[in-house]
Amino acid sequence: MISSPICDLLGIKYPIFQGAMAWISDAKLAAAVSNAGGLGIIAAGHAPASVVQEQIRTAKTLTDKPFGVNVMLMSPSVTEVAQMVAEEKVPVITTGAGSPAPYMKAWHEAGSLVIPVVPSSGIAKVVERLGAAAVVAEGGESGGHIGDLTTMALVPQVSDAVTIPVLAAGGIGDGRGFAAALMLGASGVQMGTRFLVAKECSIHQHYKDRILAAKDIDTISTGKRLGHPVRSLKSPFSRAFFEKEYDATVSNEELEKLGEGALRLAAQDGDEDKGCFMAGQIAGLIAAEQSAEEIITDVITEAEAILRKAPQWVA
Ligand code: TUI
Repeated sequence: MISSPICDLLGIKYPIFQGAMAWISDAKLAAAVSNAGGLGIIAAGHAPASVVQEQIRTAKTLTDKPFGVNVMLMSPSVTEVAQMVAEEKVPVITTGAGSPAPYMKAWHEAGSLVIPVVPSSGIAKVVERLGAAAVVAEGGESGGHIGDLTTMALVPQVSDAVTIPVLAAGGIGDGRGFAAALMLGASGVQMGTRFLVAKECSIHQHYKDRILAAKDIDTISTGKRLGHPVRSLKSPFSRAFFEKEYDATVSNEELEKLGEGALRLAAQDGDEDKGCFMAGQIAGLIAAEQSAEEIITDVITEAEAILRKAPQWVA
């Protein structure tokens, strides 16, 4: 049996978080992951507070287990969403793409555990000082908005920098990645891409088919010029974006405009020409659509087998 400090802290069975994916991680997916013993997380993305609140209330009807909400700190509705999640007394709040400092006090007063996603050991230290219960150290292998460091380099350095538990994210899609994360000093993992093909994940079938067909080299990072690089599947959209990014005649405003709405068009419509299919580098590992419960069982079973065999490497 695999257990870790994260399981005791949050009251979950397995130290596996489902990564928050904007326009994708809804109440249905989050509740399925929480019911399977992991931590399901609703992604607020850029949605208005009312929409996120409805998802939280739906999740409360679908599971009696703890679940989380991810607050995207670059969202135009961040202030309202931050206040609403405090009012809803969500058990776990994760944050991405910025500093959660302005909201920590209200979230702590609401009794929530705050677990920021961080791209460096410096930011991990800052959020620990602010009272974070744990951190998710996310390497650049992940999908979506990415930092510079790889998971392999980031996780041990974050583990050394803080005393709170660390979850590893980015490039983790199976039991091998899970076992490796523990070796790097993590107490658990967060996986996004693997849950894209969960049966309870409601994205367009074309998005799932693209993930299932993907090879290791099929993702691309775009948007570095705008200061927030994003990893997604290679597609007519991402290739066009990449070319424009290196075209000095295209303004930053034009580039930003090109990206607007692209995530929704991928998730809801499976649109190859205008949609951004965010995905991590492990997309090539994923072989089949499975239920959230099957995914979690597979990852844990494979990790346990590896960890039991580990002593054979030492004479
Ligand atoms: O946030 C993510 N992944 C995301 S957010 C997103 S939505 C989006 N849409 C369009 C453009 C950009 C984003 C899609 N995927 N991952 C967690 C993450 N957080 N990665 C990097 C960071 C981060 C960056 C800076 C965390 C903290 C931070 O702090 C800087 C500061 O302000 O101190």
